[in-house]
Amino acid sequence: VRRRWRPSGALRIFTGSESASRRRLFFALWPAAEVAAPLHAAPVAAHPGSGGRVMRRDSLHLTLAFLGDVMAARVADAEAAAAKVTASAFTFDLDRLGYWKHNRIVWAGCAAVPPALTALAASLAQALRAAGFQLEDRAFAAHVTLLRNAVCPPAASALAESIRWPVMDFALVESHAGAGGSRYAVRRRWPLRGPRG
Ligand code: 2AM
Repeated sequence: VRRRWRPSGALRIFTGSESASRRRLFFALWPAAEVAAPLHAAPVAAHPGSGGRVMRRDSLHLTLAFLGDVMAARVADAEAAAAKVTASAFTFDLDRLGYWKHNRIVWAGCAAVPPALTALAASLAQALRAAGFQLEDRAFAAHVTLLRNAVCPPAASALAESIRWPVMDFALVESHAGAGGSRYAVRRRWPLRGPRG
C-alpha cells in the first residue's frame, strides 16, 4: 500500500514545485509617469460607450515580446538575451485609439509605427529566439491596452491629443494573476543607446 501511495505523492510535490518555479514574463516599454498619466486619462471619454475595465495607470505598457511561463532557471537566459540587444533610444507619438473585437481590447497606438520601435522589437525577438525561447509567430502589433472587456470601439479613432513617449530603456516584466486582473512588476531594465552611443 505504501508503495502505491508514494509515486502519486511524489508526483504532487513535483508538480507543485514545478509551477512554483515558473514565472510569467514579457518584455515591454514601461512608461514614465508623464506618459502613463495622459494614457490613463485617454479612455475615460470612451469608457461609457465602450464599457470594459480601465487598466490601472501603473500597469500601462507596450509589449515588445511575450514569453509566457518561463522556468525560473531560464530567466537568466532571457536576461542575457536582452543584454545583447543593441538599439537606439527614440521618441514617438501615440496618436491612435483602436479596438480589437476578438479580445475586446481598446488600445492606444500610432498611425505610423516608428522604425526604431519595430527594430527594437525585432532585435529582442531575434535574441530571444537565438536563446531558445519560442515566441508567437504573429507580427508585432505596437499597442498599449487601455480597456479590457470593452463591448464596442471607442467613439473616436484618434487620441484627442497625441502623447509623446521618450523611450530610453526597455523592461522585463513579471505578471502575477490576481482577482481583479493581472498585476505587473518590472524586474529589470536595459538602457537603449544614447545619441553618443
Ligand atoms: P494585451 O494587452 O494585448 O493582452 C501581458 O499579458 C502582456 O503581454 C499584455 O500586454 C498582453 O497583450 C501581452 N501578450 C502578448 N501575447 C500574449 C499572450 N499570448 N497571452 C497573454 N498576453 C500576451
